[in-house]
Amino acid sequence: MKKVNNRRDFIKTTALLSGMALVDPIQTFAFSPKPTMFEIKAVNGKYELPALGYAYNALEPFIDAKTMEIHHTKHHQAYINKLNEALEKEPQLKQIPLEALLKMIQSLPDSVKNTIRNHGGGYYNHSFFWTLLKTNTKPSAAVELAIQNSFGSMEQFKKDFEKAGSGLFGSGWVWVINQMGTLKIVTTANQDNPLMDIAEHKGKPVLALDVWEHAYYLKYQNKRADYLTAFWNVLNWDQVAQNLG
Ligand code: MN3
Repeated sequence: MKKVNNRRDFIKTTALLSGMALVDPIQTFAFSPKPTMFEIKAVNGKYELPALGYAYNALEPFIDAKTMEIHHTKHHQAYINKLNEALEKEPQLKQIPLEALLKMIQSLPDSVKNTIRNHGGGYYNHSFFWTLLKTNTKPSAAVELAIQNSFGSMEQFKKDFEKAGSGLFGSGWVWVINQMGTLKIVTTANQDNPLMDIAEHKGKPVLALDVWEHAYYLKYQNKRADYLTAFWNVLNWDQVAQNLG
């Protein structure tokens, strides 16, 4: 499958799409023409469940094996299935990397707009989230410095992050985004993310935490704050350093 990885190719591809309002793609993509983290593409027209790269019990006791298994094989898979169903309705969108689709939610055909927002978002967010989980890692000097510069101290950062997570009403995500070198904590509802053109706060995601109840309820029940505190034991700081770079 042809890679759509530069602006000219993207515009060419976009121009071929039928049924799409052609807003100025340069304008839409001006803030980030390059893939920001990893490029997720449909393989033979289908998105697939990515491997976790670790065992379901690897994050015990902080995130339990049963939660990880259900979260990965049921929830994540369900987002993928719905996304694939939507793309069958608009097959011309299959050649566009998922990240690019998320950056153009407003311009997507009405028949798939909400599904790509919710299920494409869900697919992307979980794929990103799994890479951020690992026990026994430490922030690099560069990460420490970026956090100090943006939040004053690591302690303050963790406090602010947990507060944002506790304060988010309903289902959603807590993010750290990179806005021109400054890190910022933001939240999104449901499966929205900061890459989306419809996001209130846009930026390159550096880290993310799923605060939907399905991410913690089996172990923590209604105690979201405990899950937020436990998160620091399983945050993969090596991946954070990579996302920051
Ligand atoms: Mn989830």
